[in-house]
Amino acid sequence: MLDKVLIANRGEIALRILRACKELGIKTVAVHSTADRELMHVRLADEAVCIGPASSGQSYLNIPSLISAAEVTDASAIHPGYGFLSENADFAEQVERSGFTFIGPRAETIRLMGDKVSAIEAMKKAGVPTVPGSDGPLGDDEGELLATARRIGYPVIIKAAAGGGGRGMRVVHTEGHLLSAITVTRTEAHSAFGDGTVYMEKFLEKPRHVEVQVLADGKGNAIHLYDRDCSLQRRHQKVLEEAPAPGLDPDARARVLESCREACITIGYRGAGTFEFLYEDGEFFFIEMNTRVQVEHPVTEMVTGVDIVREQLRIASGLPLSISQEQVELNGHAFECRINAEDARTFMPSPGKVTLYHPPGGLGVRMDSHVYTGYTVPPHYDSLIGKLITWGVDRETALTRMRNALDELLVEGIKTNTELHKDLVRDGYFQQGGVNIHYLEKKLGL
Ligand code: MV4
Repeated sequence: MLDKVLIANRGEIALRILRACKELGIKTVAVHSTADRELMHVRLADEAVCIGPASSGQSYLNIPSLISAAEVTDASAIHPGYGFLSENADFAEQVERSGFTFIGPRAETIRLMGDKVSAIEAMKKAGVPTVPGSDGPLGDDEGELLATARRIGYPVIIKAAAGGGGRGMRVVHTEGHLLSAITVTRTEAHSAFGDGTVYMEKFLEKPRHVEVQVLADGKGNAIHLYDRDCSLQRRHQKVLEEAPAPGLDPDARARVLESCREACITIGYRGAGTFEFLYEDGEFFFIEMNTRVQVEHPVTEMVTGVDIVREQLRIASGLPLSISQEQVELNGHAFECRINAEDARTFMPSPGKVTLYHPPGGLGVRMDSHVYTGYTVPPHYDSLIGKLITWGVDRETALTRMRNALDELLVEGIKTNTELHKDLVRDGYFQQGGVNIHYLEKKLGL
């Protein structure tokens, strides 16, 4: 087992990683910016190193600072969490070149998945169902571009190969708008990502966002941990997630789960990963793969009993997966509400001092948060202050528990989006299950 892990992140995920390390008897190093001295995991870690000023560019994204911190503390591995450097292939490479273990996939896998064109190509080859599209980057020949769009059928979507997560996309409804849309998307992609490569897909109008959690040991063994539905989002920020995804076509689902597991083996995947799909009319279409632990991983933990961060640490230690596919049992249902320090109606960030914090409790209730009474939410980072997760034997039980847990949650001194969640868990369409990716923004009148 790894001896000492440096946690290259902050907030609730840093605390989540710290807890997993402590369970496994691994020593921990917290790194923090000058604005984050009061973080709970900094207090709980065996050692703490200040890596720079508040601005994340100079601290949590500062590769030399992080590697120096690993060197001075003699850490054996670095866990990147999510966001920040978690999907930065150069970081993974430099970590390994400096003699540390990167807790995640190989740098080349991160690079492969970071380029959406190569990710789709790899997944298609491995048998994962993809969106009908250009099957590669778009060229310059106008006649060919028009022919590609005609073959796919309008509407189409132009996406930046270096984009992802909703950045660098443009929908085209008619032929007359195609060429200019491609030009604009290319130009934007070039200035935003330094890479003007774009590709084309059929635009799906009312899909759900369904994703598949996987774990692989990098030695030819892989398992899936079923699916999550993350369709409730606003401006590409997920708001409320659940596992399993409700009401999927059973045959299509069984096929896609197995295809993800097999694809992990085909590409030699290592660590935790997520296959993102659009699901429409009973069919799955792969769009992207995330090579990190995700914010919403707890809903999968609640319905499978598998500790995903513990598995990441075991895999990075060179140990086999602690369960086989046959041993993975789906049990009950779970929801996660992302609690943000923001106005519930305007979504404006609301940093400041938390004067009272009272997390909900009881059977089937889990609060993953670094907040405590007296903690000041700094203005420099994203506004997630906690994740409220509930589990129940069925969807209705888990949802009832979420309603009650939200009523119990007290966060005073700052604004939070708790009222939005209270509204959502009482929404008739949401209660039925299976709303599409546009539902929340429509409901909010955006
Ligand atoms: C799409 C799509 C419809 N058709 N691709 C947005 C984020 C990025 N991961 C991919 N996205 C989309 N790709 C095709 N071919 C619609 C979206 C999309 C979306 C996807 C998932 C969750 C929320 C979304 C919100 C708007 C658009």
